[in-house]
Amino acid sequence: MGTTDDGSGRSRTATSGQVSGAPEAVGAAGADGAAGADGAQAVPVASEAAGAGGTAADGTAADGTAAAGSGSGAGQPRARINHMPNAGTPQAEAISAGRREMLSDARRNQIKSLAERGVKRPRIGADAVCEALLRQGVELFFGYPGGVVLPLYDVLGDYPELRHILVRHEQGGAHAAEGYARATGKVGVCLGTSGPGATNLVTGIGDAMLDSVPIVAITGNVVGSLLGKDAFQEIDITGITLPCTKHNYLVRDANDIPRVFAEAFHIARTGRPGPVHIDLTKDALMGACSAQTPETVDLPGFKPNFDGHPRQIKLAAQEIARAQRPLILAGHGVLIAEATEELREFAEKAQIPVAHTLLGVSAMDETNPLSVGFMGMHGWKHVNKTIQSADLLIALGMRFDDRVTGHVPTFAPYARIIHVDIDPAEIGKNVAVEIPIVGDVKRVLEALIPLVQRVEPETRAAYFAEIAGWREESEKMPWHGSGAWRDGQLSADYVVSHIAEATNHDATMVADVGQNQMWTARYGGFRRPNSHVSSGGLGTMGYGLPAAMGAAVGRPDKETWAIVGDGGLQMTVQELMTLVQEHIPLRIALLNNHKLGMVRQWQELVYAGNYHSSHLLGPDWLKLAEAYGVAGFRASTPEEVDSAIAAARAVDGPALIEFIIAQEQNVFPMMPAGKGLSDLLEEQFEEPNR
Ligand SMILES: Cc1ncc(C[n+]2csc(CCOP(=O)(O)OP(=O)(O)O)c2C)c(N)n1
Ligand SMILES: [Mg+2]
Repeated sequence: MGTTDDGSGRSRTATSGQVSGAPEAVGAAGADGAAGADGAQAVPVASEAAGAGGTAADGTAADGTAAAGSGSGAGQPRARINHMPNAGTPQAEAISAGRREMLSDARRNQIKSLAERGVKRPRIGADAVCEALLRQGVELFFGYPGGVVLPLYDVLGDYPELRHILVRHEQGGAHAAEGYARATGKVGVCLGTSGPGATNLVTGIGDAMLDSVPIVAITGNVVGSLLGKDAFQEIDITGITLPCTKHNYLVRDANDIPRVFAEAFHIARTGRPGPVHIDLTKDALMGACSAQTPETVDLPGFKPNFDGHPRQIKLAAQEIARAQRPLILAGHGVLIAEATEELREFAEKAQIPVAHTLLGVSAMDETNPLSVGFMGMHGWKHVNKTIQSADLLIALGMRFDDRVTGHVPTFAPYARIIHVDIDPAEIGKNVAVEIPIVGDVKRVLEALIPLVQRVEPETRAAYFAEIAGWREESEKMPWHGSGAWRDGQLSADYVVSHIAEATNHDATMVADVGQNQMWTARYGGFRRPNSHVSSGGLGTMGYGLPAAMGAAVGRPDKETWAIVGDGGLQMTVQELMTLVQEHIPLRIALLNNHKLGMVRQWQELVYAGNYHSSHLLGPDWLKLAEAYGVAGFRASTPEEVDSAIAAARAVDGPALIEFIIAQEQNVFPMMPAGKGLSDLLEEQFEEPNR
């Protein structure tokens, strides 16, 4: 790996960064060969990067931290570098201090003992769970009771400062924990009983794994002596969650609970966030507990690297100085690292346009002239064209998902790549990169910004003009923005953009999966960090409503909208009742095309119009909303959209608007599976094959 071939046939040479030789689609600025002269200088840079990148493939740190010994030494043995990244530096000190803080801050003293609560009974494992949650700063969690977790529910009343939200299905609880975590940056918590309660959580756990969302999922299990005996509601849930969690625990002894919870929260939120699952046997919950939370978490095998290697950062700055057509690809890591300000500063200083992934939506204010928009399968054509003609991609906290790259050998054929990611396993996984930097995006940008040269906007005027031209072209769809698709039917983009406008682009929009999700990402006009939430990696239909519920509970100061399809809403609609019971003022925009729209779109475009099972019946949504006690509204023409939005916003409590949208509107452009970013399908202005 490194400079020549990523194994998939995608060739990278030291001079591949030059733009000359770009296809016609690249346009004038790309074809002028401007960067060609510098190509030769790139040789030494490339070979150094190869050393660092190469070791990543060997399974050691990819940023050069440990690479020096094996990558560049050409047979020279070197002393092994301390495996503790950045040991002895002020940053490492700060991390340790943060860890201590987490476990022993003022909260510790605020947590009342049972005696202080006036409760006269021995402290049991279930108390240790409640104390641990409070100690970790948990204010609420989403749960559903059952036999083996009843010991916990039995003591919950003694901890009134812990809010329990009774969901209607454990999957809803897991997604709500995700939505809460995404909107707040805190760890979300969900709980289910053994057996079906536990397996119902798995989709949410897997979703959190793929999207790097910090949640702690708690399950009960049968008493230890019955484990493995196929007891009632027994299932090997830790076996099931092993491949879709960052870490999991089976706890059989009450005295392990304080340590396990301290570790679990630490693992969930530290480094690349993710789900941690704790399975507690019923006797662990009921057993007497004398153990207290440990002073520190000691996990020798878990030491994420936060600071990028200075040499790699310097090389990155040199690459940036040479680039003529650089492009930043901003991913979820920018939001997780709270690096949105640094991203803006970096982009503005070096005058580099910023494209974002699906999970990177809202990493940059879309009104910033440097923000070019959403990339990938349903991204904007001008963004994908910019990727395909770039001579340098600076990938920040994103993982080159196949929905972004398409057919890898054709992805960004002229670009050298700088890849910043906190997870070394992501580097070189999907595409070969020239400059790998393992670290927290914020820390890396803080180090990189002083090293990059300030570029005046005029220097890149031709480049930006070209992108702007492409943008204009891609916004030319006749229905775009008008609200009226064919025959005046209401178009989904109009609904999404009007919700965004009505809420002054400050609401959190939580999408479900399908066309509704792509329309939200494309037309939501996001300005505030973390104002967009969506299931990216797993693409979980049914995510929207419960995740939005979690986001709304976590950020009561922000208006929250769920943007969902009629298929997805039917998967988790029962959470409407939770909204009512908990008086959560969520607004739900149902984009009702009476279809599994995204499936129908594929059937139209890829399966010659063979529409099997993509038409689905739904209930009378207004009656359903009424039955749940949710205020319901309906809009079916562009003229009715704004008043319906205003009416829903005026409701004190949850509200649902059914937008009857065109049944056959597709999300364009679209990169067909197996194709590349240069092979986008666009709207064919013909009646689809019925
Ligand atoms: C749990 C689950 N099952 C199936 C799919 C496959 N799938 C992706 S989009 C889609 C259609 C979604 O229909 P709807 O919710 O109405 O949204 P629309 O595309 O119409 O906006 C389906 C079935 C999925 N992503 N998740
Ligand atoms: Mg639909």
